[in-house]
Amino acid sequence: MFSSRRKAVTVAAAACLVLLAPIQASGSAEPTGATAAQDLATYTVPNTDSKARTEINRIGAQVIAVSGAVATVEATPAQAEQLRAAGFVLNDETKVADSLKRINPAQRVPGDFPPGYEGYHNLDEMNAELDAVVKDHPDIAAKSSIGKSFQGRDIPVLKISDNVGQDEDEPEVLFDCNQHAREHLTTEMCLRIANRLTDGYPGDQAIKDSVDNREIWIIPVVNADGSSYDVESGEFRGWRKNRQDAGTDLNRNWGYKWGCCGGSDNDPNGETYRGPAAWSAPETAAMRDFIDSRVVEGVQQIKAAIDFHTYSELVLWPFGHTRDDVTEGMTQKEYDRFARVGGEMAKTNGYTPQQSSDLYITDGDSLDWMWGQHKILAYTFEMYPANGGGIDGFYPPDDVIEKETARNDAAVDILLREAGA
Ligand code: 3K0
Ligand code: CA
Ligand code: CA
Ligand code: ZN
Repeated sequence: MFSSRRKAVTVAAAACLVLLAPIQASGSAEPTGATAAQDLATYTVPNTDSKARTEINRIGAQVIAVSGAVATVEATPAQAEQLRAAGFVLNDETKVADSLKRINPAQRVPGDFPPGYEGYHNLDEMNAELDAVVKDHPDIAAKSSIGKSFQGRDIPVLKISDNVGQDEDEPEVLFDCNQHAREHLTTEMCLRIANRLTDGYPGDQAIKDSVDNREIWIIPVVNADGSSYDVESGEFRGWRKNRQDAGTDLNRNWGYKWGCCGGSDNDPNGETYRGPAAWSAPETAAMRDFIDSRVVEGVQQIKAAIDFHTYSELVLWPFGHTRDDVTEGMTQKEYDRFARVGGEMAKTNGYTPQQSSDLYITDGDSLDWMWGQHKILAYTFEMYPANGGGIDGFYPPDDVIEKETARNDAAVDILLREAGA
């Protein structure tokens, strides 16, 4: 059922692309937001700080990675012009289409990752992997769904705990991945957590302690439509958003101070489009409903969370909507705990720890809502690579999966511990 629907979507999307190609070539506005790879280029922009990067995003271009003061920016020709006019220096122009051409194979396998990427799980494979975890460990693993994507795909969640069928009074921890379609390495991160915590049980004492004393929720693909769209033609598209109309940036659609602070785009074609209203995306609404459902007798059971992204190798904590450490909803003591635990995790994986807004201002992201609304000790990890060159950074070959996901094992364990503090 699931796989036949997936095929139908693939065929429809392929037909759609063929029809749209001549329209794009003639330069007409393209309402589905699929113009992306056609005109976009990436640049490196030196000497930026959070304020400058927020300004770059405000112009409608998008900071896709940051290494020290050097930002990697994705922009249309018009946006590049505006950035130069605003005084930014744009170096290393690389057409996104050319980058993708380099990565994408001559021989495509529609519906799946290209050669060199077979180790990544597409949606069907991700579901099969979760099913296998449950089959092998039925006492400690259970799969369900938090709801449906815009196009009707399930968004599965795996629960791991002893007495998994019961809602026990144990601190709960959430790991979610792939809010952004092209950030496929994150899905592998969530699958690693699922496999490690179950295969290691009960032999590994630390894992046994975690599984026995926590209820762990893992959502490997929040953006089911987007991640599927990014690979279903057999070529990567560099897609970020969901697939609702021109696409909403799911990590700008959450309802805490949504759209407040110049940290998201009002333009439906923008890469950080926040949507017409908070929770307008079915995927974020499903996340909200799931997390809200973990309030038991007035107490949020989820105590800690990591939302995995790529790339730049960062550990980020709230808030994103302000550069202030201490503000409404964040005391100095709370901030210090974020910084302490964030720093501790970063020591284990070599990432750079910082407040979310040190990157650039974001509003409507998951971090701000998880903390602002529910006081969940919530982090965003930006995974490998530190510095990807451009759009390529989203597409590391599958031979890095093992190393770059294992790299976060210790940080995951720290968060599992801290959820009980
Ligand atoms: O909290 C944050 O600063 C989120 C960072 C995230 C974002 O949504 O902009 N960076 S990403 O889009 O390059 N994964
Ligand atoms: Ca339990
Ligand atoms: Ca519980
Ligand atoms: Zn992301």
